[in-house]
Amino acid sequence: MLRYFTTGESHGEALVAFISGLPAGLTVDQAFLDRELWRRQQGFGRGGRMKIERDHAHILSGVRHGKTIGSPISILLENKDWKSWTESLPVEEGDPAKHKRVASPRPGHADLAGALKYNFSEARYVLERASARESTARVAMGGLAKLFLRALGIEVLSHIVAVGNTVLHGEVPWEQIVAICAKDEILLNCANHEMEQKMKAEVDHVLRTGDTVGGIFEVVAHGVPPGLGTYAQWDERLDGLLAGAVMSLQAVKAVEIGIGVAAAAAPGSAVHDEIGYAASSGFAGFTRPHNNAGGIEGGVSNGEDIRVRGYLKPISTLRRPLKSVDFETRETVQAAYERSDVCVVPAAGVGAESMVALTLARCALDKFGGDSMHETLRNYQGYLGQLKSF
Ligand code: EPS
Repeated sequence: MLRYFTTGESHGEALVAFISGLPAGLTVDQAFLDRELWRRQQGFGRGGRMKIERDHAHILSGVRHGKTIGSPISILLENKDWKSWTESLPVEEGDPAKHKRVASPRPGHADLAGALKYNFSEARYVLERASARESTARVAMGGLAKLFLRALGIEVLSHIVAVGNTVLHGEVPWEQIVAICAKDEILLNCANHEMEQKMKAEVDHVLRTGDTVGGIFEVVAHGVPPGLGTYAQWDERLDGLLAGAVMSLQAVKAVEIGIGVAAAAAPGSAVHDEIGYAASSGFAGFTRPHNNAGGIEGGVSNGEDIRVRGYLKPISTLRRPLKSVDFETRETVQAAYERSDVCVVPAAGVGAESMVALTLARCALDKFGGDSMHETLRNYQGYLGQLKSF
C-alpha cells in the first residue's frame, strides 16, 4: 500500500517526506527530483523567500545504488532560511524574548482557526506548519510517484488556465503542455504567450497595489489506462480521491474534473463524450470526439487524459493588510504581514501534479500490486494485453 506523509515547519531546519510502498527496483533519477523542486519554486509573483531557497531532495533511506529497495523512503529538504530563525524558533525552550509572535491573525489564513484549535496565544506555530512551504515535501514524493508512473507510460504535468480575471479558454493539447513544462524559464506556465503577458500584468498590478491574486491551474495525466479507481465503493472513486488530494493543497478552494462546472449548466447531449471505435486507437480501441469528462466516468479512469483543475484563492498575506483583532488586547488592528508571495498559481500547479501523481500511483499499485518493479510491470503488461483483446 502506498502511503505518504510530510513533516517540517516553514522556518524550521528542514522538511522531511516519507513515502512507503513503492516497489523495489525503481530507478531514482536525482536530477529529475531536483528539477521538479525547481519548477515548484518558479513563477512570476513569488516573494523573497524563493531567492533564499534552492530545494534539493536529500534521500536518507529506502534507495540504494540508485534504485528503490522496497523499504520506506525518507527525504530531507533543507530550509536555508533556518539560519535566520535558530533563535526565534528553536527546538529547545530558548529565550522567549526572541520568539517572533504573530499577534493578529490574517483573514483567509489558518492563523485564527489554528490558534483556537491548538490553544495557542498567537499564530506563529500555526503559520509555520500551514505554510505552503510544506508542498516542497509533497513535490519530492510526487517526483518519485512520477518516476513510478513513467515506467507504466503515464506522465503528469500542469499548465495555468487563469490568473485573476485573465482566463485562457479551450482545451490545451498535451504536446503543448509538455513543451511549456520543458522550458528553462517559467513566467506563469501558460500555453498562450499573449495570455501569459496579460497574466503577468495582473500580477504586476497586485504587486503595485499591495494586493494578491489567485487563479486556476490544470493538471493533466497522460497515458492513464482505463480501470483506475472504482464505482464499487464511495471512498475508492478516482474523482473523489483526486479532488481530495488536490483540495488538500494550500489555498485551493475548488476542484473541477473535465468541464465539471460548465457541465452543470449544459444539456446532457452537449456534455457527454460519444463513444466510437477504431481498432488501433487507445487502450482498447474505443474513441471519443472530446474529453469533457476529464478522463473519469463513474469514478473510474476511462483511458482518456485525466484533467483536474484547481481554483486558488488569492494569498492571504497582504502587504496592505485587512482588518483583524489583536490576540491579546482584542482591539481592531491590521492583520499581520510578513514577507510573502503575491501569486503562486504555477507553483500550486506543480504541487497538484504531485498530488495527482501520488494518487494515481496508489491506485495503480492497488490494481496491479507488486513488490518489485519486475512484478508490477509484468502484471501491468498482462492487463494491457487483456484490454487489447477485450
Ligand atoms: C508562505 C509564506 C512565504 C512563502 C511560503 C509560503 O514564506 P516566508 O514566510 O518565508 O516568506 O514564500 O512559501 C514557501 C516558502 C515555499 O517554499 O513555497 C506561507 O505563509 O504560506
